[in-house]
Amino acid sequence: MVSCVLAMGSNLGERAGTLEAAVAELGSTEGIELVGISETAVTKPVGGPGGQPDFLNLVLRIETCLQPLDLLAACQEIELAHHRTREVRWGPRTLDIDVITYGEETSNDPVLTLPHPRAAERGFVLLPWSWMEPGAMLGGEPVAELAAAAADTSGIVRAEPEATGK
Ligand code: PH2
Ligand code: MG
Ligand code: MG
Repeated sequence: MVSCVLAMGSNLGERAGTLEAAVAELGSTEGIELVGISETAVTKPVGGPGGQPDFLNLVLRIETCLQPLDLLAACQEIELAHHRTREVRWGPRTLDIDVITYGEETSNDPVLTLPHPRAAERGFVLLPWSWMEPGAMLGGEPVAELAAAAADTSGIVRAEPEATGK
């Protein structure tokens, strides 16, 4: 089994319900075991067209026996089941599931770059990750320190439990 970090985001539709369903679907996927889940963050959209709704973001720790591209395919299948479309890069989306790390693997494959090429500067990934695992490291740097340095971190708040269904 390989230990991995996944990040989820939603800023369209029933955001909290979508994330909750997607977490359950990942956890019941053959070859994926859910090990940890962060609190949910309310985050301002980073990049993409202006005027988008805020995101809900969370981070998961999983263990998997799937190969990296099979894990990516499993994530994309769950995205599609939640009507994810890809018309606009970084446009609003019902569900995004990104593979942030796959064990200690590094890869420049454009289909699945590992670790995720922008994770180290994205507060909306780093901050909930640091809530879940205060001692986590990414690329040799403490995730909590990367989170503190990320430009979007100051606008992030923990979601109210009633807003996340947890
Ligand atoms: N995802 C993006 C681009 N921008 N901003 C926030 N706040 N949360 C996201 O999940 C997000 C984003 C591309 O996947
Ligand atoms: Mg993404
Ligand atoms: Mg994605």
